[in-house]
This record gives sequence, C-alpha cells and structure tokens, in this order.
Amino acid sequence: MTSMGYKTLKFPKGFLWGSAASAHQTEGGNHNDWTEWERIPGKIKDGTNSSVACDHYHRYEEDFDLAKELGHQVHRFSVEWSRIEPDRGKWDEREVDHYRAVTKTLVQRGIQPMVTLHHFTNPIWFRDAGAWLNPKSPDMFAPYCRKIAKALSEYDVIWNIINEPMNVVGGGYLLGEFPPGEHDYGKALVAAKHLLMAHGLAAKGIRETYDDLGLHQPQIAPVQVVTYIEPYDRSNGSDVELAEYVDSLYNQMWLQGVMTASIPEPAGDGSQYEPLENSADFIGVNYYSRMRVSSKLDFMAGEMPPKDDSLERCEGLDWEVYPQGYYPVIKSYWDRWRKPLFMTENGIGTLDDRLRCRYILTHLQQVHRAIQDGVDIRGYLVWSLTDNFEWTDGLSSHFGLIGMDYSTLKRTPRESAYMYREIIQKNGISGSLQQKYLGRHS
Ligand code: IFM
Repeated sequence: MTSMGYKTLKFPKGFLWGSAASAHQTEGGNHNDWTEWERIPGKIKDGTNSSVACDHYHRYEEDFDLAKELGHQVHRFSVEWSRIEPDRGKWDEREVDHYRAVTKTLVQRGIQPMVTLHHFTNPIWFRDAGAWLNPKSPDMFAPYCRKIAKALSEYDVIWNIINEPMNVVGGGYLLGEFPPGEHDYGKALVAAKHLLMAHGLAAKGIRETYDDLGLHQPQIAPVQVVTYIEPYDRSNGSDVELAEYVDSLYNQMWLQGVMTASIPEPAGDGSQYEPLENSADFIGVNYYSRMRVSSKLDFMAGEMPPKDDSLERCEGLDWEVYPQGYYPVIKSYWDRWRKPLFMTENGIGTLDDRLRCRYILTHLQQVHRAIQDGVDIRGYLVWSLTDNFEWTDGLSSHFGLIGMDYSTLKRTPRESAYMYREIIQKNGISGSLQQKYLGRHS
C-alpha cells in the first residue's frame, strides 16, 4: 500500500523494538571516575552533574511501566561496576540484588533485558590503578563480569559487554574529553588493546559461568559505535586517505579484533588472543551521525571541518542529522562479517520533538532498506528511554522519548514515544505515518 508515494515498511517477524540507557546517565547517586570528573570546573559544558540524574535507581519500576505502556519489547541498560565492586574484590551484595530486581522488573513486564557491563564509568580503585592503561585491567574487569553473569543468569539476558570501546579510547585518551583526560595516541592504542582483551575475558567468563550452571549459552555481543566517515574534499587524495584511516581506526579495528580473535594493528601486532574466540553472537551497532575529516586539520587534536549548514543538527553535540550514512555503515559490517546485527543505539538530542520523529523515521527507512537487501538485523533501540545526563553536555541534552523535568523528576512521554509505539504495534511503518512526519514524498 502506498500513501502519497510512501510504501508501508514491514519489519521481519520477531524483530525486537525498544530503547537503551545507561546506569550513570540515569540512576543518580553514583561514585565513580565520572562523578569526580564532573566536579572539575569546565568539564561539563552546562555545569550540571549526574548526582540525581533521573533518580532511575529508585524509579526504575515507574520507568519500566512507561516502557511497557509505550510498547517496548526490549530494554538495554547497564550495571554500574562501581556499585557492585566499590573496592577491588569487595562485593556489595545489596547492589547485586538491586540489579537482580531491575532485571526481574523488566521480565515481569514482558520486556527482554539487554545488559551492558561497562558503559564508560570506572570504579575509583580501577581508575587509581591506571584504568585501561594497566596491563592487568582486563583481569581486573573479568571477576565483576562473572559475578553479574551468575547473578542475572536466571533471566535470559542478552549480554553486551563494553559499550562503544572506541569512544572510551577516543574520549578518554585522545581528545581528553572523558576521564582520564589524556591526549596521547600511544596511550589510546594501549587502552584499545586492553579493552579488546577485557571483552574477550568477560565473554569467556560469561560462557563458563553458564556452562558451570548447566544453562544454555546466552547471546553475547560487542557494541560498536560507528560513524559514517567522509573526506571533506572528495577530490583531495589526502582527505580520502585520512577518511580511510579514521574509518579503519575508529569503526573497524576493534571489531576486527573481536571477529578474528586477535589484537590488530596498530593496537597490537595481529597476534591471536584466544579468549576473543566465540565472543560475538551478533554485533551491536550504535549510529548517530557522519563525520567529515580534512587533511588540512589536526584530526587527532579533534579539529574538524565546518558542518554542512543545510543539515539539521543534534543540539549541543552539534552532530549532523545524516540518515543516508546509516545504510552504508550497516552494509559494510554485514558484507565484512556476515554476523547478525542489532541496532543498539540511534537517536537525537533535541527539544524539537518533530525533529526526533523525523530522525527516527528516516533512520528506520535505512534499516529497512538494509533488511530488504538481505542484512540480518534483529532489532532497533532508540537512545534513549528518558532524557538523561549526556556526559560532557550534562543535563541540557534531550535524547528521551520521555521528557524529564529535572526539578520535579516528572516523566512525560513525548509525541515521538507514541509515534514509535505505533511502529512497534504494527511491526512496520505505514505510508501515512511517513507522510504525517516527513511530508509529501518527493
Ligand atoms: O549518551 C550517549 C551514550 O552514553 C553512548 N552513545 C551515544 C549516546 C549519545 O551521545
């Protein structure tokens, strides 16, 4: 059926729809390396911090009631390592119970839990031990992963291990915008190597934990942030070369390590790392925008060419809205690895909710196109369920399907949340919905 030229877009049976969030951005009351980073003047652009955030730690039932009402079938959240292991080797069992209750609450509402074990934040003791620069960091991370795998094993969880490792690397060790605030290419590569090893050891630990418990193996996935990278000037060979280099470093290297069970150059020497074997049942893909790079600028220092003014933007972060980059990044992962994909994050920070509707629809059109072309995509998650603490942008960024009044903590679903519910209910996007939000088809 068509409506003003738009085709109804049907998604495969069993396709999972939902949203994603993380502990530090929503819970409030954490004490980790980011908490201390936020207190340093100038680190968070609007001067806010995550001390209360959405108070999700106490209000997760309310949030999951809303997710259910909005039709969500899967919810991706993270466990906060610093709560579980506040000192090395010391476990806080009450916090373990807390995340058991969080997971159970989702399951009771018929929502599939997808659990991330590391979403940017580190316990203070881990930071003080040198964090991801410490050669022992993968071994320090692994016991916590086993602990949580066992604690949540009764709930049929899908496991993500480390969220966007290359943003941990880029933000923390190259651009210096995340803790520990380094600007050092060599250190960035060391961190990338240790994050890769940490993924492998964690996956192995989860698999062994399930085996020991006599349970079926769960689904485990790396979650990669992937940006569509383009040369600023296509006719300039140096720009083209730089774009290829940045793509290989930022979008490909880490994942290549997971998929080939090795530590690829330049983070390593290409040698095999056995724990990485069988550490990806699917690939989690987080996509937001494109990035243009120019050889006339110092990319490693974060210098970027001007944005395209004809494109709409994400507030604060100033990312270009670029749905046409989604299909090629999806397709390139599929062509290279032939592994199922899950769109684990996609969304926009804006108070213009009509823009959020357009953003979701135009990106889903690309996901649908990839599925039509044979890519095995298992689901799609909007970032995020509610507005939350957006790292360097603090509380002034609005990624939520549900708006948050931080003075009262009142949650109010936006129009986009209801538009998304209609898509979920139909497991598809009608022509009239596209016409309503995107206007007449050209
Ligand atoms: O808020 C972040 C999230 O923590 C990781 N992926 C990108 C989102 C938007 O910046």
